[in-house]
Formats: sequence, C-alpha cells, structure tokens
Amino acid sequence: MANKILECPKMKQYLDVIDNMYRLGWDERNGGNISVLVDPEEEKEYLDGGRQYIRDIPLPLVADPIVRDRVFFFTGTGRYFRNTKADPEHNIGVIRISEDGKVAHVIWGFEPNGQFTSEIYAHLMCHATRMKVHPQNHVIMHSHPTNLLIMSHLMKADDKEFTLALWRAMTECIVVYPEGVGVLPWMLCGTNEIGVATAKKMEQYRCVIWGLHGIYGAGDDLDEAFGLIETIEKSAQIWLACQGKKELYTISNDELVQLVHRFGLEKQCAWNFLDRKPE
Ligand code: 2HA
Ligand code: ZN
Repeated sequence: MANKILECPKMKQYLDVIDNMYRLGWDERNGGNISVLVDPEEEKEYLDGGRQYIRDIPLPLVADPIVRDRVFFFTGTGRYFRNTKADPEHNIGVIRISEDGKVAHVIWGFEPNGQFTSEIYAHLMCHATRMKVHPQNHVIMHSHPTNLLIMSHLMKADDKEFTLALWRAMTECIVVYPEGVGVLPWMLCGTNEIGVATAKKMEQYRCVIWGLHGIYGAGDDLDEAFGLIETIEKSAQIWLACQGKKELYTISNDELVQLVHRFGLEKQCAWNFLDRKPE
C-alpha cells in the first residue's frame, strides 16, 4: 500500500483515544463515532496525496462547500470502539468528500465493504458550522458518557439549567467551557433533523448534549474534544453524587464571575446564564 496512514501521529492518537473511550465505558458495543479533519500536509506525507480511491459511497446530504475536497478519518457504522485499535482497517476509514459534496471517496479502510458512521450527517454539518465560526476546528466526537446520560434523565433539556449545574459542580468547569453547553431533548438519532439541530447549537457551543443519548463535542484537536467531554462527564458525576443530599456548599454566581475574570474569559462567557450583562 502506497499510503502510510497508520504511521501518521494524528491517526495513532485517534486509535488511542477510541481505545481509551471504550475503556472508560462510554462507548459500549457500536456506540459513539469520531471524525477528524486531515491537513493537506498530512495528505501528502501519509496518504500519497490522497487522490487514489478504492470506491465511492453516496452521502446522505449534499455536504457544505467548506468540507468538500477535504479528507477525514471516520469511525465505521456498526463497528465497535473495543475492536478498533487492534484492527483499524475494518473499523475505521479515511474519506475525501467529493467536489460536488454528494459522495465520499474511500481512500483507505472500512474493509471489506463497510462504510462511515450512520451519524455522518450530523458530523459533516457540525464540522462545517465549527469551521465557519472557528477555522482551526478539526474534530467532532460523539459518545455516550454514563453519568451525563443519567443526568439527562433528571434534568430538563435546557441550556442554562444544564450549564449552571455543571459549572457549579467543579471549579474548573467554567474555565474549560465558558460558553456553556447546548442541550437537545430526545430526538431520533441518525436523522437529518438531529444533524441540523446539533449543528445549529454548535454555532454557539463546542458541546451539545443529546438528551437520553450522549454528547457531541468539537475541538481543534483530539485532546481538546476529549478533554471537554471528560470534564463535562466528571461534573455530571459530581452533580449526580450530590443529588438527594443536603448540599452545604455550591459555587455561587459571584464566584463563577471571579473565575471568568481570573482566566480572562470575558469574551467567551455566557453571561446571560449568570443573569448578568457582559463585564
Ligand atoms: O454509532 O452512537 O448515535 C452509534 C451511535 C449512534
Ligand atoms: Zn450515539
């Protein structure tokens, strides 16, 4: 094979993150999916230019011009995170979105006859949205973190309520996601509707919670997207452990504001969640 994709550092990290997420218990069976944008230098160095295709797979949408002719790693539909690191060729693939946005050219993987995740609609919509508001974005990550899912059974699907509960659970939270989190009520997954709704929230937030299902996270790289999700999952765990107990302390709005100033996050902060005008 002319391409050396398995030697690419971004691919090595991709496989490690997938493995790690399985071991955290967030991606049971075929749950979860991750896509990563490949840079033109990586196409040259590790994919021999990335213009030789094994086959084409039609896309369920006409992809936004910003993602056309771009290369992505994608996890495979029906494939298990648990098996991926040991057998990448069968469980993940590398695709280029065609110039008309209608087809995925398979460059490598999805052996022998598989295809990308059923959530590709949401992934490509979210990539396009994030790339427009923040051109350095490379990663869209979907997972089913346990405590966050439990929390979504107990709390209304409301951006402000969810964000405040998470921010108050642990001091560093507002520092990691000062813009807050978006929340969608239960919706049918794999559909265009949930893709559109998730991407709409991603104009404002890097993380969108799917009620009773999981989370979507975006990031410049795998570390950032994973770090966001693990921080949210840890807050959810703390929030959950406090339920039904007589809470003696919580982080107040004044203390959250102190954190925003301490870390210079005045521009990013969702001030309206703190019932304040931007300071
Ligand atoms: O890939 O997680 O949302 C399986 C899923 C669908
Ligand atoms: Zn899912």
